[in-house]
Amino acid sequence: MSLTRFLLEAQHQGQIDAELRLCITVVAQACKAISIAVGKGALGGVLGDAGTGNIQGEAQKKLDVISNEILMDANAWGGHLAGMASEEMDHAVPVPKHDRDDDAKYLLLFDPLDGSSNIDVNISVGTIFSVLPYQGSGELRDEDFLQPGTAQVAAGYCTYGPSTMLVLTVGHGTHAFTLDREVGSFVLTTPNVTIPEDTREFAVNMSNQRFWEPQMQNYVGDLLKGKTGPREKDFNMRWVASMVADVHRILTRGGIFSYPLDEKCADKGGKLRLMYEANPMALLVEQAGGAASTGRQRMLDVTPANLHQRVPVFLGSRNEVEAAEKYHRD
Ligand code: P6P
Repeated sequence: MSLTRFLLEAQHQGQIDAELRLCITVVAQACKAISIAVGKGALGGVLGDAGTGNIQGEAQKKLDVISNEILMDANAWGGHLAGMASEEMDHAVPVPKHDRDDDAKYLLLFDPLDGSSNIDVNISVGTIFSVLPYQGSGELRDEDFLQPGTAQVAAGYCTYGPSTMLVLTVGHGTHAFTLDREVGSFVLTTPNVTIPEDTREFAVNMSNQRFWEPQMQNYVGDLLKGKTGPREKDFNMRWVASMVADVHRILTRGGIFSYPLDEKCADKGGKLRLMYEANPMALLVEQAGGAASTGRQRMLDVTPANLHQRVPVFLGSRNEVEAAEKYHRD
């Protein structure tokens, strides 16, 4: 089944409306273009730094800027969006009045190329997106986007790896599509993705260990004790340093991903961004039977304070996330 047919069936079943179907279709089309740009590598003259920085204080890669432009251009004229927000833009950008329906219903948020520091070393990167209802009126404001993750009507990512895959939820399960490059369309390859409830695999950047809170030190310390410790089983570790790649592995075979508070980022509230990284991933994971939290609160219940808010992240196999939360409660 193609993505086009999947979305039409979702509309016929009343899960989405025509405007949301158009929004997801356009985002998927943009991801195909990004996949082509990323796939060219050194041959495309698009590797390396752009020589600019974003609001996060991060150096932008050329492909960060290119991917952002592809998504902005693709979504600016369909009429279905009131505005867009991106990791790469300081503030939300309204869709011009002449390009949008008077009753434009949706807001699109994205991290156009997450993990982009991996591009120059040919490791998987991805696009993360989230769709919120637009309930504002008049001039678009950043505040129009400040809705909890439970308000999302769709979320997904596209991972540019050995194959290009789109993983999507519209609130009725999480579904994985693989890009058939010969035909140029996404094909449903794993309907109803399900994360195993338990795991023996954790994903964390261990080089931050000395900066973690004691609760995190204790949690990971017990993982490392394996069979000889209170968890009574051995664990393995993976860390790609590309959230899309780590989350895709966890959606596929289970695991727990964490980017906890550490002394380096505690003043900012964490490293990863709530609105266009943590929330869309949390919805995908919950819809696949997993769990996602800040360690102390369900991720989707967090009330955003600002567009680029950062949060600590724990997500993946439900029982393992709950085990990690227990260390942060006691
Ligand atoms: P670190 C990529 O920059 C990112 O935002 C996520 O994709 C990834 O999980 C994390 O940061 C990696 O962070 O500190 O290990 O480089």
